[in-house]
Amino acid sequence: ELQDVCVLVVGKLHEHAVERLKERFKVISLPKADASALSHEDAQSVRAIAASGAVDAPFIDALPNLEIIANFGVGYDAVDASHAGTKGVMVTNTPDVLTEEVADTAIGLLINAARELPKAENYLRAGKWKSEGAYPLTRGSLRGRKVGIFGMGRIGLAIARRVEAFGLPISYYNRSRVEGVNYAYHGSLVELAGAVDTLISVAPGTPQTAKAVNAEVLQALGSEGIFVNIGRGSTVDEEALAQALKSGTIMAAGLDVFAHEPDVPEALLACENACLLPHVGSASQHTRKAMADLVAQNVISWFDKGEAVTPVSETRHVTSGG
Ligand code: 8YV
Repeated sequence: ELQDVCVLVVGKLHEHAVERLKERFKVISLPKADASALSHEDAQSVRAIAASGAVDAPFIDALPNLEIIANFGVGYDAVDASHAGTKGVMVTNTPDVLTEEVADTAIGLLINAARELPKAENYLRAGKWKSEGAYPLTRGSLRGRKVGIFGMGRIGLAIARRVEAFGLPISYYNRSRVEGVNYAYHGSLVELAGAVDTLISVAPGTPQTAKAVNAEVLQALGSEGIFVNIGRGSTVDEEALAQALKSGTIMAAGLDVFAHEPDVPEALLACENACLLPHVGSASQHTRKAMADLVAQNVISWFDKGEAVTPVSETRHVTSGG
């Protein structure tokens, strides 16, 4: 009977997730959530979406029998989860399975930004070690830094554990104080930035966090400042960041995410004091396979048991058949 359930794959979903879904369901796919690309019959038959790409309100409205949207990724800003919630559609994401991988990447970016490791490697490969001698001493160092974390969720905590092992003090800003967390809490982002010289953003992309890291925050971070972003590019005023890097308002940045991926602003590309990565935070074979399993498991569990494994907060109230 489950073979009759139709699952729509949106975007370029991990092959392992597609395979697992195909074992149980009828699977159709679309490169983008565009209702005009679906036949009336298909639109009627879709009961689940496995998404690696945006799913907006009009698309949800175009699928009258949709029950669940399983998002590939912990961040689900590309899925209109509040709209789904009001329509009784479950939305799930992929927390936990990528936490340690993304925290590892954040530390890598931090060290690269402070100690210029990618630039030092380029120096060696360009033959300059031989021709010009030792790579110049880096102005940046982790020694003596104070680290502020913007967004103290699972990944923020995993980064904090790593930073603790480096012997650096930690404080944080979050939309509210996190229970059971003893790091110093600051009531605003600009206050946190003023109290530290190293800011790591792990914040989700929401209307409340849009361009939260702005000129004022970067000014408060100061001339020794390092900014690392592993959350969402939309949380940063990229123009202000490029300007701050160029003018020396802050010292360096390490960025894995951008506001309009895969477009990276020319102004950031021009900054030698920025270490830029193409959104690889969770991108190991190990972790992406675990994420793929969790996407498939959410859909399977929904139709087997009427329960999702990892529902997002906006749809926690949604029940199957209700
Ligand atoms: C993406 C991510 O999901 O989990 C997240 O929120 O940003 C990544 O793991 C990944 O790039 C696939 O789109």
